Amino acid sequence: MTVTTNRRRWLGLAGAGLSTLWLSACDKLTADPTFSGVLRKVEGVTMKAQRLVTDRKALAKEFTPVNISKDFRANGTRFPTDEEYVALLADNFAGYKLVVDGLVERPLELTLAELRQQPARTQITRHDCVEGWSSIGKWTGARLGPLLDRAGLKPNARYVVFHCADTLEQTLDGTGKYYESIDLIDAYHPQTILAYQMNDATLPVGHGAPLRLRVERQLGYKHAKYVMRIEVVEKLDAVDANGQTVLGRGRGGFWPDRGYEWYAGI
Ligand SMILES: Nc1nc2c(c(=O)[nH]1)N[C@H]1C(S)=C(S)[C@@H](COP(=O)(O)O)O[C@H]1N2
Ligand SMILES: [Mo]
Repeated sequence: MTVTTNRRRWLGLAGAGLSTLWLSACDKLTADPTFSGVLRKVEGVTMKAQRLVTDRKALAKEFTPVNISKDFRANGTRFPTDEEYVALLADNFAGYKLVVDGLVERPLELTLAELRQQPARTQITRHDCVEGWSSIGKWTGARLGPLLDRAGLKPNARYVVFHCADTLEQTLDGTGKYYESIDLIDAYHPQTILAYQMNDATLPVGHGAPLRLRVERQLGYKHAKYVMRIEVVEKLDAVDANGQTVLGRGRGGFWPDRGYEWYAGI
């Protein structure tokens, strides 16, 4: 719903540009040989805006079982040593519950069994890491869109934040904990899933057990592993009463906080 509203706003803006130009050009128009050229240019801009939105809804390429990498690389954290995670793993994640909260009507706490009851999707996709390597894997998981609908987004919901179990960098202020975020266009993209299976087996620890994000239209670092909590927010750079950023360093993700693009589209 908000996705559509956003798109309308976008296209509305592009449309406003067109009609303003139309009006100001109005008096000298028809005879002016360049007019149709200008119009063509503006139409081009509108089409670009349209393409920007529709492209983001397009599916990432999917592969066949023969393409699956024999040795899918594991990167970043491969084994979280954070106390809470170690305890959950010791019990084979029997005590794990995914928290869904923030700007939702009905906050959720879902066990892995409950997550497996959610509308699911399986896809064979290529994972592209910013460091220059790629691997192809098969992922099965709960689609994020229906999960968010189950929780019910509040009207001011804009971003979905993934809080992870692992600390990738030891810092004094706690901003070394891994997290990531996406907007609602990607959240409702059909290939955006919370994967609990990789290559038809239970998701291994190295690849983010028990639950990791697959957001196939973006680079590897957006694919949060060890997801513990999903928080829906309005802003990524919110600050508390002391002027401290609430989410990491306020750029929407562990790597974006360290200079990488927040939107890492591929
Ligand atoms: N929680 C968490 N998620 C993470 C990372 C990490 O260190 N911690 N690394 C990111 C990076 S840079 C990549 S390329 C992928 C690697 O996923 P893989 O280990 O399944 O290959 O996870 C991403 N998600
Ligand atoms: Mo990466």
